[in-house]
Amino acid sequence: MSEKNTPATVTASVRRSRDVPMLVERARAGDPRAVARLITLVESGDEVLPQVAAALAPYAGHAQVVGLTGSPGVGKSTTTNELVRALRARGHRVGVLAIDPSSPFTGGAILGDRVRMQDHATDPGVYIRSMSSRGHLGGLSAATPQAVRVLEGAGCDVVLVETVGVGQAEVEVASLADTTLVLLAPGMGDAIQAVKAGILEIADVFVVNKADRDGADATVRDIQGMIALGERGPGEWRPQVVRSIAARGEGIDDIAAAIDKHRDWLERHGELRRRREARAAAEVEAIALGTLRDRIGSLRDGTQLPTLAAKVAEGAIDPYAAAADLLAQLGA
Ligand SMILES: Nc1nc2c(ncn2[C@@H]2O[C@H](COP(=O)(O)OP(=O)(O)OP(=O)(O)O)[C@@H](O)[C@H]2O)c(=O)[nH]1
Ligand SMILES: [Mg+2]
Repeated sequence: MSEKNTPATVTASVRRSRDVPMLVERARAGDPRAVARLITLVESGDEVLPQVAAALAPYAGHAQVVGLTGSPGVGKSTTTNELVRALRARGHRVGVLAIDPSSPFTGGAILGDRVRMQDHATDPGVYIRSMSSRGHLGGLSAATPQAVRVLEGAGCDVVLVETVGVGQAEVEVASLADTTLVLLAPGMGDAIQAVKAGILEIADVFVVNKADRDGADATVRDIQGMIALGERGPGEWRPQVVRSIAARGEGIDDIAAAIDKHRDWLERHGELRRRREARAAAEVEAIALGTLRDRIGSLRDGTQLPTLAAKVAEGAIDPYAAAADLLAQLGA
């Protein structure tokens, strides 16, 4: 750390720092650079990650996590921007994580997100951050909960997580939220696609955005028809369907009301706790598997795996016995 404590040198040192206690203290005090730096450490899988996780553990569960998913261009960022406005009006501190799954579908999404969320760029009660899963073992399912925890540590009451719903990984990320919104737009065949992608199961609230376009009524009907077909026990949540024109800020109050309603239901049925425990289980599993993978990788460089492989190849032992042997050597 620099001896001279001018604002510029402090900024520079925060941006490169691995001093976890200092970064967490500053993030707690609301320093956006410390928040950004901690998320970078989480995202890159830095070696101080376990330290970051330990320092942030006490703040787990403080924020309401709302996921927004849906096809590219359906209006997730525009809706997020408007929801941030509504939540700020209620006095909440808000964090936004825009997840870029690095698929060819989302080229330029990060820039687009910045543009569409820039209304809040100078608001100290809002943290907006894009994250990429590029080259991250265990990927977003490992990094996203930690990034949420950074934002919880920084005092966010609500964290909005935007992911493009194009594949299983994104469905998994969306299922990390307390409440998941699935956005659809008229005339995109989205309703059918939602069923195919397994998105129907994860949606707590369907938002038919771009309701200024033809076909909004038909899309709402399709979704309601599909919801009606689903089997539900008494007291189970029935997904809500709301329409919006995010580009004009219309329908945002209805979305916020649906989120509130779902939140009430979660709390009344003990489901909030159940979801969060399921989320923690997935997180621990992802970390454990990542660690195991690393250890097996290093075994490959040693003698154990080649020795076992030779035996399997010549038929001396079977591959299951060899795998059990390998795990035993790891103490797993
Ligand atoms: N007509 C209409 N256009 C909208 C509406 N909401 C958003 N848009 C426009 O749709 C385009 C895509 O909006 P985004 O909010 O970036 O969509 P996104 O889902 O975040 O897109 P990706 O992050 O790239 O997947 C933009 O040009 C918006 O202005 C709406 O309600 N009606
Ligand atoms: Mg977007």
